[in-house]
Amino acid sequence: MMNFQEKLDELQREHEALLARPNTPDEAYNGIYTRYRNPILTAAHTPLFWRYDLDERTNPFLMERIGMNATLNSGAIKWQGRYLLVVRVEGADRKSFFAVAESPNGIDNFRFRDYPITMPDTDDPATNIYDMRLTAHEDGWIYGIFCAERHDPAAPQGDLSSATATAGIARTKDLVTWERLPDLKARSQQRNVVLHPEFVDGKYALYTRPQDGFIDAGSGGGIGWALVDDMTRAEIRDEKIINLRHYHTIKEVKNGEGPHPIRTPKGWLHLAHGVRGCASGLRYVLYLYMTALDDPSRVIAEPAGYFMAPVGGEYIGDVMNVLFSNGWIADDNGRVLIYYASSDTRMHVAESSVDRLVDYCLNTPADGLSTSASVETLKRMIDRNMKIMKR
Ligand code: BGC
Ligand code: BMA
Repeated sequence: MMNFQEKLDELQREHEALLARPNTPDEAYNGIYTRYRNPILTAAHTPLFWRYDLDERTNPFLMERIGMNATLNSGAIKWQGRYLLVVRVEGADRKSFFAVAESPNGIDNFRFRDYPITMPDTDDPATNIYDMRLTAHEDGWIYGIFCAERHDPAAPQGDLSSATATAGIARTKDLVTWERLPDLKARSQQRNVVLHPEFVDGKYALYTRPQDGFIDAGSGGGIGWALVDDMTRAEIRDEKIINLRHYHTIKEVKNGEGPHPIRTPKGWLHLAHGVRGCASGLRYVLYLYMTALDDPSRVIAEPAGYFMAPVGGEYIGDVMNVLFSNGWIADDNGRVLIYYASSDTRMHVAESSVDRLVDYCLNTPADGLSTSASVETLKRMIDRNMKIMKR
């Protein structure tokens, strides 16, 4: 048997090897993006000193005292030349919290800072907070908007599952100290709220996702858009739906904005998630769309179907059949790193470029919303290719 110190040394060696492991691009080709092979963050990446009491007197068995369950849905930002994620870390106790992990290159060597983020509460403390979207706004602040979840005060006695989802808002100048602002005031529940990086008509612009209940989007319609005068007392008065859900599509049941859109010469590039139901539950996939530069609420292109869906081991985890993204980073040279979580369990990265993603949006056929329309679209492609192949 190894003694306490020997076992600890071994744990530290294994942990360091995991963190330092180089990531390599996957060979699968589609011309649109490249996945990297290794997850960039898992529960095992969290520091050993979060999980183990390192004092032999109080922890003679060198036990994990505080279990970490998952690292998922992370906000992303390039900050002082480094790639920084605000990770949703979920403990074994099912509470999610935010923690910053940084990498020098955006694809491997992600390391958590020593302490998680201390997010101040509002007067009505939430039970759980998760899924932060980061926006470096032109007003000079970095905003984090996230879901604040509370037990539904109107739930019948004994119902310990009904909950309410509200958009929590905080801002920072240094990604260390956060100022909590009042939660977003809205008529409906809100889970996927994202701040647009620029003022629109002198106002702050929010992508919203009105929903009837905690899980059901119901009459919510899709991704919404609302202008707000002041982020220190943000309230949605008028909300219009800009990206609709449709019957028999990948976003039939729900959809929601991912990270804030990227400005490109041809329009705003958006990453979102779409949800449909199936016998095994809900299936979450990622899709892209574009809106006009002069009006970020006007859709100008939307390819049919999903952009990314789970593959291989990504299917497996706490909540199966889920890809979710609330973070991406566009480098100055046009490279885009897409940070996504699989099955509410671990974080991954895929790489593309602004040019490729814009080409994908503008030239992938749109959804004709029926089998006949899809077959006609397919035949047009085959016709054109037949001519080329006969040349
Ligand atoms: C979970 C989220 C999930 C939501 C709706 C919350 O309790 O923490 O991950 O998106 O429920 O299912
Ligand atoms: C929710 C999202 C995510 C999660 C997904 C799948 O609605 O907001 O937190 O990844 O469901 O469980």
